Amino acid sequence: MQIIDGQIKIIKDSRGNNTLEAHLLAKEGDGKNVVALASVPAGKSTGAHEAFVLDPKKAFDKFSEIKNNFLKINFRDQREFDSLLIALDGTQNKSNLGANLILSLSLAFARAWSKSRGIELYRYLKDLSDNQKKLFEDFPRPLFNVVNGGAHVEIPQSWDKKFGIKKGLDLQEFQVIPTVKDFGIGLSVGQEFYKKLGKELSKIYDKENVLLGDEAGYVCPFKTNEEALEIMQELINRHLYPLKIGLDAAASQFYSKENDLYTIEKSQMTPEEISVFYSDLFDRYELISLEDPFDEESFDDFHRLSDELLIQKTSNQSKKLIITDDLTTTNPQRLKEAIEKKSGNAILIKLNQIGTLSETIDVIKMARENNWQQVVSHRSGETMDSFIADLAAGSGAWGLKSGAPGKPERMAKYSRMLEIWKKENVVF
Ligand code: 2PG
Ligand code: MG
Repeated sequence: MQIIDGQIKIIKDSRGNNTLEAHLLAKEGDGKNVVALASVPAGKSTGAHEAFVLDPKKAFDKFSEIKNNFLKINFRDQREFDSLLIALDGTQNKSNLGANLILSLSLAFARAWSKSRGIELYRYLKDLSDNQKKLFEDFPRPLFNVVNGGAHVEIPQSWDKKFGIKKGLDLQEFQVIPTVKDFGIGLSVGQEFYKKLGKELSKIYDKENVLLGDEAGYVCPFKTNEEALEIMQELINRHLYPLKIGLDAAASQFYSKENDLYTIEKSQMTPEEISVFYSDLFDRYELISLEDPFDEESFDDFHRLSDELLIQKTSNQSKKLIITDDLTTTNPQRLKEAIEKKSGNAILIKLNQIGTLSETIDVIKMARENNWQQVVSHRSGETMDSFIADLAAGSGAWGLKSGAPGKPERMAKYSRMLEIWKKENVVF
């Protein structure tokens, strides 16, 4: 495939910050020209080992510097294009061109490739990732982040006087995860739960004190993390919803390196003490998954908790997941270390942590080969691009995490999943 022309645009993400959208005009053989677009998100609770993000305004100059290097070349596949971008950047963490600029081009290339061949993007990604499963056999489940905490919330100043609350919950994400196989039903259940939870919280805290965080989850004057969990679990039980609870602690955010302590609700805990706190949550709330329970360098603490929860030993069906995000940052060296040290059994996959589609696919394959589940994830600052839905479905991931079903940039991904689910389930 040849790229005939390309452009970079600055658009706004869901937080109103600038981000990049790549436009490519491409052509396969004697075929028709195709236009393909892709935009990239931005994180807030970012891991120290993530690839570099370039100021979007500087991306224009960088793009004009490199553009002629890829025009009119006959690319044989995705990897050839991505490798050229990596070579043009020439740094370890993409600090020259920026992972955001590189990724927008890499994803637009993938769209152009599938479009010019008249195949669905997820089908192309299935091939690229060597996924041998039937697509609807074990379709990714959605992880709905219905209560927001950590770096993703801003608390009104008035809450200090009114409730004695200065900051949001320590744990970053309180998710519900459908246990049903049918994606359409799972999505409906998640949406209904989200609405009911909103009503319940309005009853408890008053409507004016029910706000939304960056990922569309609720923000209320909760006094403790457990208070939020209690309300969620009670609602699940009352309506017998087929939902389990998952958490993203994003623990680097409340960890202090100086004294190796975690601060949760004013009490300081050692890694051993916070492990007990987590094990207790697993028992009391039937958690199915826990992401980033420790700091981003604490491979051994991740291992100890995984060991205590017997996650490597239980059968696939009833498996609990310890998911690594900031620990592994979708980086093959970090994942290798985590696998060797048995630091969990699932990895969060974020394209912009590493910066190209090909490298992301390599990490997905490494995880799969080592029996680690994959959860494909959005970022807290998102665009309307739904590429990650195609990636989750195509690569056969365990789950797709895209916030609460409450804002258009989050719903774009879930809606695309539903579309894929339906396409794959037609009977003739
Ligand atoms: C996370 C992500 C997405 P951010 O920690 O998993 O939910 O947050 O994009 O801010 O890094
Ligand atoms: Mg995370």
